[in-house]
Amino acid sequence: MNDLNIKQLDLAILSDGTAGNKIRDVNELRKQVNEIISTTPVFDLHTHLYAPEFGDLNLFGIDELLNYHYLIAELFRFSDITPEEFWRLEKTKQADLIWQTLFVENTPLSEATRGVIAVLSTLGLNTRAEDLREAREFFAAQQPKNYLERVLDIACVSDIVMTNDPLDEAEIKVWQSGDEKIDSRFHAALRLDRLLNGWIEAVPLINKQNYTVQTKIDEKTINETRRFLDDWIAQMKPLYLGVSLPDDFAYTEESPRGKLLKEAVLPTCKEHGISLALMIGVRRKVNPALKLAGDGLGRADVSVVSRICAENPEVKFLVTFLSRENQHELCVVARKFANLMPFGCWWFLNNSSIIAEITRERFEMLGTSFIPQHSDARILDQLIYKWNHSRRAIADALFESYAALLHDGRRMTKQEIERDAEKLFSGNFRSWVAK
Ligand code: FIX
Ligand code: ZN
Repeated sequence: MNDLNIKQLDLAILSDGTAGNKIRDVNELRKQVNEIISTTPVFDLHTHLYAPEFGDLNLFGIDELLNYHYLIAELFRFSDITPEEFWRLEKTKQADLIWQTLFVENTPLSEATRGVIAVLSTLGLNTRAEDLREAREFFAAQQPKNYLERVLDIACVSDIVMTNDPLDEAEIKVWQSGDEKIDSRFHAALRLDRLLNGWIEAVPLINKQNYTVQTKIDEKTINETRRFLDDWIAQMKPLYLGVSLPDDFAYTEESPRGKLLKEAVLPTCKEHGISLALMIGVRRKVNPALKLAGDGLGRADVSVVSRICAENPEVKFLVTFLSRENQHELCVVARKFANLMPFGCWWFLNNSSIIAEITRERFEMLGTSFIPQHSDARILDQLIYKWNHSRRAIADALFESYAALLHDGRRMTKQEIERDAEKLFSGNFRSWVAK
């Protein structure tokens, strides 16, 4: 075990009193942490999954798994096909090519390729298959509702937060049909990207829903935008409002986004007592030919978050940064502002080594007062590997923190580990959104 001296650990055990069912040694500690972390149910606070009632928006199965934009980006590192040629192929042909290139001709070492292997292996499918026949047959035979139960059970996920765009035609239809009650394990998050990051294109879409807004943001436009948000909050009952932001996002800023954020979004959050999730650091379309796979990242200015938290003490912020370089500063800001909850290891940070590093840093600076991870799953089956990989990295970081505590003279009890795991995987989020 890292740099800790086992003899010193024994001394720490002796000076820690005798009462209670305290864990005796590091081996027992490791076992307990592994067991508890792998079986604590998760409230997954940011995904791109949908409740069954959203029909075709639900993605699962081998063709979807292989057409994940993380894997599409990796394909072009190994294949000579051009993006234009790739996009002209049918989805099944795209999946065939990705399988052949990344899994047959090369070793699937990356996080995203290992993820597919983990899913196949968990489901009892051949991870060395020469083609996708067996996998396709397996997924074609799944009854979607039963398969959903099976995946949630394997991944030990109790609740899922969707990403809901109030300007998306397909989603609007489902929300407004009111036919079916949405599966109560799925919760909404009202996504503001189109409204805040693309106001000119958003205006006609908002007008279409009978709100009188215009490109020049005057008082009427602000009032109507607030009415639009109020109505969607009533319809979706979201757990939070959320937006992804570029690395050069500033607060305050002279832009439609700056004005809308300050005059419409933040007052709405305050009035409804609803959190705002800020996902900062994405550079969209760094390589536009790759479509969704062409987004990148940049290091952002964390002082933006200090300012927004200081100026809006009655609003609660869930915050994640995409750049590894911003993580330490985020922890420091979180120590200063109780209305800030750091969450997740987002996207390019959702790799085992980086999750382990960031989670250790967060334990050291914030104790258990943060939310270590969200899956960002776009395809149902991904819950299986994303949570499995994250749980392993989080268990390593937690074990090391407890071992350091033991070294300093205090042993953990099983109940305390369970309490911590519950907070990290669901309790902190539930209390943040009062759920
Ligand atoms: O903005 C976001 O919510 C991002 O997570 C996604 O848009 C991104 O494409 C993704 O899938 C990351 O995991
Ligand atoms: Zn996302």
